[in-house]
Amino acid sequence: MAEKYSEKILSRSIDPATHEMLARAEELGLETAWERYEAQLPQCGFGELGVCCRNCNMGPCRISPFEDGPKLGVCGATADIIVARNLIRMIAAGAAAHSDHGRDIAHTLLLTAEGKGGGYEIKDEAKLNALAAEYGIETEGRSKEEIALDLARAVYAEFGKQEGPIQFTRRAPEKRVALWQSLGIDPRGIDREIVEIMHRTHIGVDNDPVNLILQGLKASVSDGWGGSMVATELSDVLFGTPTPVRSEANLGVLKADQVNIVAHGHEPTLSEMIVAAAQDPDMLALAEKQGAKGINVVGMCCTGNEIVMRHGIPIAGNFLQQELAVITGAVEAIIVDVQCIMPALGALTGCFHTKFISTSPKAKFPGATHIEFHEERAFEIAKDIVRAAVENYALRKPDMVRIPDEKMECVVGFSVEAIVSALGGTLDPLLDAIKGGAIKGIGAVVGCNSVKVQHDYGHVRLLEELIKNDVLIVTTGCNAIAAAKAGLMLPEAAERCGEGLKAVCKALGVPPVLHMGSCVDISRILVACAAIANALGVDISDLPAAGAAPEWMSEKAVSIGAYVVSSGVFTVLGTVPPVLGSPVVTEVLTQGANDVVGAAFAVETDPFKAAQLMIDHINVKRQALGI
Ligand code: SF4
Ligand code: MSK
Repeated sequence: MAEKYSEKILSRSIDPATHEMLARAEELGLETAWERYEAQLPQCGFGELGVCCRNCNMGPCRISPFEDGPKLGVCGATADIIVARNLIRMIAAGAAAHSDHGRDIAHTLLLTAEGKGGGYEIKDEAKLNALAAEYGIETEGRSKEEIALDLARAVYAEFGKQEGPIQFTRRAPEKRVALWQSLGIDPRGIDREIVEIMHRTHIGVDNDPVNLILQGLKASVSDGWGGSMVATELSDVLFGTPTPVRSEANLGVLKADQVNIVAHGHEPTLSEMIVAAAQDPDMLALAEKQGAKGINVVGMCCTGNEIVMRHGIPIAGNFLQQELAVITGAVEAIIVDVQCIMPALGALTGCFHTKFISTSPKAKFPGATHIEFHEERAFEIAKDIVRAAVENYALRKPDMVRIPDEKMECVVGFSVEAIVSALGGTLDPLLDAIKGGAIKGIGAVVGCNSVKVQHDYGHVRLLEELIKNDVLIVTTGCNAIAAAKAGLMLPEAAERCGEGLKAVCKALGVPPVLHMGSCVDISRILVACAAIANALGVDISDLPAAGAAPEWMSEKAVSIGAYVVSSGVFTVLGTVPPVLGSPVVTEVLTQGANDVVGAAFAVETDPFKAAQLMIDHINVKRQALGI
């Protein structure tokens, strides 16, 4: 039978819903990220190698990989200096993005504690009290608002601290903290480390590639064990700590007879309120009046991860599916806040009835309607946004609607607390399974999509290969969404595992791929690693664990990779980072880091080979532990 889709379309993704919508885009003559990528080819070789510098206006300078080309920038900077500077500027941007997200959540907690949060409440008091204890805040005889106020202020102060330590970094095993201190990479304050990167990479400051990279690692630790962890922990306090919940994933979650609202971006402060406003009786009545059978909020990217794991709100797709959701013609509004939102959505939504609604003063887009979101009036504004979406239903053109059938059930919401509870209240069953060999090790697989590789192929094949080899997976971000779409987040996926992991999953009734949340929730993975390492009396770098980002693309992913390696976890990248122009930086990242932080990066674009690298690493660590 002839293939339904062209080779070109099939080569872009392994996801059938994506195939269908790419074909539809072609039919309508619409451009997506894939066409825009092709128009960029060949991409700049200097950029790919990381050897282009624009840090001052005597440049841009480029270091030639060819023998007869220039080897120095105008100021004398070498390829090693330029690559290291560019790399840590990526870390600074990524750490800034995650940490600003964390700061916004801290701000929301502060407003809520002061009674100025426009509809927010403190949902997880147990977590509030546990965090307060960590910060040495008195809880006895005090109201949750009083405790929250002190906690929010203490956490707020982490960003501007000059001398450190950042409290949550002390959750890392003692040996790890001591190592960071001895290397001078124990962060002082979140903002301080990011600012220092910008200072050091200014012309004529830090010109030692290793010294530059160490500062990059320091800032990344202030992200993973600082800003990101703040985002996760305070989100749990405000919105509830996730527990396992069933939901569905992929574009088939859009509904032909309902108002479809896509919540896209990252911060749950917005998406939580959109979910609440969409359940408001006034809004439901308005939807009915418009002829719709209800209001269907669905998620996209990480804000989707936040609401799927707390409310079971279905998730429409990962990063490369944002345009495809619009092309279904069934979306009344795509509501965005910050991060991973394509500016292309403005022109694209203009071809449909879809409203593109931006909400953050930090993120405006061409072609978007801006309805500014302020936490003090959160519910009220969320209702305005939902109302705009509902009123748009009447403008939907039924003949333009093409919703793919594909959707997959999933079980999500495995916070560390939920995992411990699934294990019966202690980590012991997991440790026993690891020691006994039923579970060979833990794979932390995370990260984005990229048009440079086939959409979801790296994610799904890597996961399949790892679980087949008895590696239990923890995942977040766009990898988590790929896993959900591929059916790997169902307890039934135990059948796709090796015998050992299959037995464990069946006994516990859990999937072999555990959804731990959004990008900032990689901090949950760090907490889990620290707990396991502490239980075994070792450092994180001794654990039979490995990380991977098969389709990463964002600067946030660079910061994530850096803090995961700084925490002691070997990490395989599935797309090539722009560092190969520097032999020194390449060597430090792939080899030298082992001697410094006890872990390093590998780059492997083939997911089967990447899985083998991770399994080999896990086996080496098992042997060293004598298990
Ligand atoms: Fe060129 Fe040096 Fe300026 Fe960079 S900092 S653009 S290498 S002169
Ligand atoms: S959304 S950072 S594409 S995982 Fe967090 Fe996905 Fe990467 Fe954005």
